[in-house]
Amino acid sequence: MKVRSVLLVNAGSDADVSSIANDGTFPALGVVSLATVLRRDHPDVDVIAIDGQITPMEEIERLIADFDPDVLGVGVLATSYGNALRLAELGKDVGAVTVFGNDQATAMGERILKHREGVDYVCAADVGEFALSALVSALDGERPIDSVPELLYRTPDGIGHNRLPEIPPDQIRGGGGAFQSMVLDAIPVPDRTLMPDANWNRYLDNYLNRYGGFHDEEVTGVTTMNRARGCARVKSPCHFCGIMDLSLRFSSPEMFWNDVRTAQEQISASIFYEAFDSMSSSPRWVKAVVEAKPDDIGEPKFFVYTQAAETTPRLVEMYQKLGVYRVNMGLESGDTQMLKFLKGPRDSLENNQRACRLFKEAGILIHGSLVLGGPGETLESLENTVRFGRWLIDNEMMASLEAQPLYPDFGALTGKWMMNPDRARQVAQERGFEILDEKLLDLMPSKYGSTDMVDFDEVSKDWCKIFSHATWDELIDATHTIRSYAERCGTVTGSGRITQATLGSF
Ligand code: B12
Repeated sequence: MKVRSVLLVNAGSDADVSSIANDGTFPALGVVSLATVLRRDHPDVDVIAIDGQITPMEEIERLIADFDPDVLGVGVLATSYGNALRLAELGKDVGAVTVFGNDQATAMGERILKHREGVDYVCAADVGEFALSALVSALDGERPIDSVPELLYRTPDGIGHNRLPEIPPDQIRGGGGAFQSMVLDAIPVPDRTLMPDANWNRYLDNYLNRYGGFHDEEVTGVTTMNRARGCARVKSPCHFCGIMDLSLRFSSPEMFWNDVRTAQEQISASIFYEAFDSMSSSPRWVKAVVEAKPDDIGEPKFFVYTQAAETTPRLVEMYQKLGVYRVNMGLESGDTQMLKFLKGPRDSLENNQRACRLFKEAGILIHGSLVLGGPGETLESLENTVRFGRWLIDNEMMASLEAQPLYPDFGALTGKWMMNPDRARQVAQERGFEILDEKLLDLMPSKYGSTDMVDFDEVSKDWCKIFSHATWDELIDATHTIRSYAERCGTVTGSGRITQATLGSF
C-alpha cells in the first residue's frame, strides 16, 4: 500500500469518567507532535491531529468518513479505552490500518492485540514520533516491519515486539555531556497548526472559564509543551504513578525557547503547561533554561510539575525567573506515614506544608492532588488528609485541588503488587502494613491478568479491600468532604479515574 492520509486522534475520556480540574483546558500534545514528524518525514501524506477530549464523537465519526484515512492512530489512556475501541471500529469501517499508542496502549499492548482484531498495531514507545514515522515507511514497503521501534503486532508465532531504540541514534544531536546529550532535541518543535483552530479555541475558552480569575494579564492562548521527560524518583517512584520510563531526558534550553516562540506565533500562546514530570527533578536544567531566556520573548507564563520534597527556596526563585505562575504538585496525603509508604523517606506532611508556604510567599498558585486509600490507610490517617485539605484551602494556597481513591495503574508499583501476590506480601512484611484480604489478593492475577477491559472503579475497590483499613465508603466520603469544602470556598476541584456513578453527586 501507499499511505496518503493519516488521522491521529487523542481518544477522549469514556462517558462515565468523572473529570479532573485540568480536563479540556490543555491540549493533548502527543498527537500534534506525531503529526509534525509525519509531515516532515512524509511530506506527501495528509495529516490531521484532533483531540477527542474536546471534540464530540459524532464529529470525529464524520471526519473519519470524510477524510477516509489510510492510517488511523489513536492515543489511549486508561480512562479512554472504550472510546479508543469505538474509533478503531470506525477506522476499520473505512479500511484504515489502525494503531494504538500512549500510556494505556504501552501498558496493555499485548492483551489489546490478543483481544481486539480491529487494532492492527500497538506502539509502546514513550517517544512515539519516530516509531509512527517508521511504521508509515514500513506500510509503504520501504522498510521491514520488524525494524519499527517499540511496535507490537501479530505474527504467526504470537505477538511480536520490536525492542529497538525509540529515537534512532543518527537523529540524536551532540555527543554526550550535560542533560543526556539533549536527546529530546531530536523531536522537532510541534507544528500546532496541524490541530484545528476550533480545538485551540475550545482549550482557551475552557481555561478562561475555569482559571481566568487568576490572571490580571490577558490570556491569549494555552498550550501543553514538553521539552524534558522523566523523574528523579527512579529509586522510589510514587507508587501509583503510571509513567513507565522515569529516565531523565532533556532538550537544549534553546529548543525550549524555540518551542515557546513558535507557539506564541502560531496560536498566540501565553500560558504553557510543561509536562516534564517533574521540573523539580533537575534544578540544573531549570537554571540553564532561565539563563537562556531570550530578552524579547515577552512574558510567557508556565504551569509546571514540582515535587514537594524537592522544592527549595532556590528552586522557587528560579521558577519565578522562568515565569512559573502555577505548579502541579502531587501532595497525595496529609499523613506522614502514608506519605512515606506512597512516595518515600523524604516525603512528610511537614515537607508538603513547607513547599506550599514557599509557593504562597512567592505568589505562585498550586494545583494539588490527594490520593486516598494507600497501603495501611486508616480512618485516622484519612482524617489527617481531610484536615490537610482544609488547611490548604483555608490558607488560600490552592488554585485547584483533586481528591480521589487510589487507582493501582498496572504500570505502577501498586498495580504490580496486585498482579503479583508474593511480591505484595513481601513488601507488606518489609514495610509493616497488613494485607487485609489474602484470598482476594490471590484472585487478582486471574481476574485482571488476561483481560484488556479494565473497570477502574472495580480495580480501585479491590485494591481498597486488600490494602486499605479505611473502607471504600469511607474513602468516597472523604473525597466528598474535601471536594465539597473546596467548592464552597471557590476552589476548582475534580476526581479523575473514578466513575460519576461511584462518586455520586459530583
Ligand atoms: C498533559 C497531560 C494531560 C493533559 C492532556 C491530555 C493528553 N491526552 O495528552 C490533561 C490535563 C487534559 C490530561 C488529562 C488526563 N490525564 Co493526563 N497527563 C498529562 C501528562 C502530564 C503529559 C502528557 C503529555 O502531553 N506529554 C507530552 C506529549 C508530547 O507526549 P505524550 O502525550 O506522552 O505522547 C507521546 C507517546 O505517549 C506516544 N503516543 C501518544 N499517543 C500516541 C498515538 C499513537 C498512534 C502512537 C503511535 C504513539 C502515541 O507518542 C507521543 C509523542 O512522543 C502525562 C504524564 C506525563 N508526564 O507523561 C499525564 C498522563 C498521560 N495522564 C494520565 C491520566 C490518567 C489522565 C486522565 C485520565 C486523568 C483523569 N481524568 O483521571 C485524563 C485523560 C484525558 C484524555 N482522555 O486525554 C496518566 C495516564 C495513565 C494511563 N495508564 O493511562 C498519565 C501518564 C499521568 C500518570 N502519572 O499516571 N492529562
